[in-house]
Amino acid sequence: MAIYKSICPYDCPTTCGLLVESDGARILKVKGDPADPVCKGLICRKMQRYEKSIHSPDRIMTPLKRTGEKGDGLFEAVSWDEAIETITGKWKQSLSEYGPDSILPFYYSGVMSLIQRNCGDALFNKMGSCELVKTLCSSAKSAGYTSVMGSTGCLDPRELEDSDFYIVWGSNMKATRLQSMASLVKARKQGKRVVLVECFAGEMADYCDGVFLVKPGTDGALALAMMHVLVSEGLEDSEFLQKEAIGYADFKETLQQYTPQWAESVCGVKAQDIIELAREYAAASAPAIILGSGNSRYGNGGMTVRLITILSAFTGAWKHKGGGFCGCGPGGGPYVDQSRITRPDLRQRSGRKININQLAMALQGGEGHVPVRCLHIYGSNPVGSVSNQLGIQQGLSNPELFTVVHERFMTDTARYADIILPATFSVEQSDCYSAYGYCSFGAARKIIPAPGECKTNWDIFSLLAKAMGYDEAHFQRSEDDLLDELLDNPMHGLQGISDEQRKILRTGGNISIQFADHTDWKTPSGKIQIADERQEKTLPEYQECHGGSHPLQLIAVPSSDTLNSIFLERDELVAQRGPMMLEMHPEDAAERNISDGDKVVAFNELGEVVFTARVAPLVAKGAVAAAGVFKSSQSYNRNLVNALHHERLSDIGEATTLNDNTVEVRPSL
Ligand SMILES: Nc1nc2c(c(=O)[nH]1)N[C@H]1C(S)=C(S)[C@@H](COP(=O)(O)OP(=O)(O)OC[C@H]3O[C@@H](n4cnc5c(=O)[nH]c(N)nc54)[C@H](O)[C@@H]3O)O[C@H]1N2
Ligand SMILES: Nc1nc2c(c(=O)[nH]1)N[C@H]1C(S)=C(S)[C@@H](COP(=O)(O)OP(=O)(O)OC[C@H]3O[C@@H](n4cnc5c(=O)[nH]c(N)nc54)[C@H](O)[C@@H]3O)O[C@H]1N2
Ligand code: SF4
Ligand SMILES: [Mo]
Repeated sequence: MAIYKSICPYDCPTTCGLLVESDGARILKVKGDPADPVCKGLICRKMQRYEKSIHSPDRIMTPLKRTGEKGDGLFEAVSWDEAIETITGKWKQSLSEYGPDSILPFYYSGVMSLIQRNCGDALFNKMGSCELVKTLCSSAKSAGYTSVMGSTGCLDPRELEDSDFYIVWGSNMKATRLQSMASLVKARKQGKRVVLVECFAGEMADYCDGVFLVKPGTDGALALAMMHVLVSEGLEDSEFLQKEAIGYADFKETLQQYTPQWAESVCGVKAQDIIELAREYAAASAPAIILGSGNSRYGNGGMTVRLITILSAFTGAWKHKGGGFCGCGPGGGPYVDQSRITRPDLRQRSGRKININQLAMALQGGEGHVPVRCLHIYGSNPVGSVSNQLGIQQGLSNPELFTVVHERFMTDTARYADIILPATFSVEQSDCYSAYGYCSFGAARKIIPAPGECKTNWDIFSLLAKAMGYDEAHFQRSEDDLLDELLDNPMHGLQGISDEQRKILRTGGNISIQFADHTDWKTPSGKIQIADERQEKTLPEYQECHGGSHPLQLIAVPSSDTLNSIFLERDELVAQRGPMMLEMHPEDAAERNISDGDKVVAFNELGEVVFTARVAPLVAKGAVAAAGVFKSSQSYNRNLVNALHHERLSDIGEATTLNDNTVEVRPSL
């Protein structure tokens, strides 16, 4: 029996450090690593029983070939030789008949460690296939923040202990930022105040001193009206803004129109509450705005984030320890050279760009494009997580499409595969980890052998490359060998680490990297860019989201018990989460004769989804919220919430707008 250091591979701002007990064949116990510089031993409930996922009886253990209709989920075991030969045979045929744009690789956030997530790129670059635009999560948020702040590092959540007032703006931190919750709880004990701006405050309200419920997609109005109040009461830091920002004078002029009364009519927050919030914000010297990604997943998402980022600088908070903005890149990276994994140098032609949020459209074909004939999915479950579920299922059902899925479980997407390849868990692979929400970096080696015939993404792509006749040395090496190369050639973010830290990276674990200098403006102008000439709208302004013709705005929010499609194999977590719920405001429910616990149908022009209604006052009037990604077998009519999501993109960042859809809701018969 021994204890090994490992790192959680899932899509959280933290890459929590783990202590893993193993007999060399199985994982017996998992707990948080008290020596980890970020999680300090605290990990979520989901990962405390990680071994249950790793040794789940439902794991796919061999390559599988489809025997039933697409979508039925009927398969038989085949050898690796047969699977690889079938796949590469189809690829070669497709390449010669239609060319490389007929092949679409598709991956997202199933595994976030750098090698296993990105290693398919080298093969598909060599092939010259379509290129996936990977904007399923928070690209509008990054684009909005970057417009104002460039690559200036925002607060690492560990710096929040120095803040003196907190606005949690559209984040269910209890579910998605567990490690930062401790700072909030401690701050309140010290008498500091925490307020929440949300559309659905069900889980966070108890941790906050005030809750402002906004209509979905209207936070820009609230931010503008707060800045209107700051300017009209002389509470902005004009000296700081004149010196450090560009566009301040012109922007200030435009604020006149954005009165609190106007904002009340747009976002639903009372004018008087907006005035008081602005005053309280200005009275703090180091207020922190902690921004989630939910309010960027709209047609106006990038603009909303530009406005909130500007607000975070309006009182000069960034000058003070703990003041400013938390929730985008805290800076520091890149730590390793990812091109050593993705090998852009192997690409000889630029492939067709396909946006991940428009998979259904891409599978439908379209004028002037070679049809997608081969789809290769790994680390993603688009049937559950990407907009337009019914369109995607229709596309995947096309008998002319050849689909491969690397998976650990029989997901709704894997059911449509022609070939399934059995994938591994993090403890069965070696890799490095770059936390997206913290200044930290880590590495961890394989602890147990992969069970059955499972293989890592790296090993699968090596086999496929060899069978394609690609003889580059890159495809012959092992993942440990590549990991060594990455660690031997650190990027600037890792330079200057101590020998002790270097040793940790060799043997396993996370290290902390120095926090950013928050007033070293890393923008093209060298200043905070209130005005950004690269944008269609140089000066930010209020813009409406896409919306739609139905009266209720549907938002899809994270669930505490699962993480997107991850952990659906864990019966205890799925039971704890309960059925597919739709949260509704009591007035919206009453208008429709809906009571708590009723079966209801949410519908729009794309489809119908049956939910159980939860009627609660902590959802904004006019909004309905559905938490968590489910399996279609858990849905009354097999449809999931993304059956109601359009494939429209955000204003900047080409991102998902999964919160920007309207529906009507009726009682189910
Ligand atoms: N337990 C758990 N942890 C997770 C995940 C999970 O599914 N479960 N997902 C992981 C992933 S992939 C990510 S990207 C991260 C972060 O995931 P994020 O999506 O950034 O999650 P949150 O930060 O909680 O932000 C979602 C919140 O935004 C709110 N919201 C939606 N629209 C609006 C709006 O217009 N205005 C305002 N003010 N609020 C709005 C929702 O009500 C919700 O509470 O979490 C990661 N961690
Ligand atoms: N309704 C709804 N839709 C959402 C969201 C939501 O909260 N609600 N969240 C959105 C967000 S923020 C995101 S980031 C996306 C996430 O969307 P996706 O990236 O599609 O993530 P998941 O749905 O978690 O699916 C990941 C799959 O990867 C598999 N996997 C895990 N590790 C490995 C591995 O090492 N190798 C291979 N081959 N496979 C592996 C898992 O078993 C799982 O089935 O979903 C978005 N869509
Ligand atoms: S799922 Fe998130 S909170 Fe849980 S252990 Fe992993 S990184 Fe930490
Ligand atoms: Mo995400």
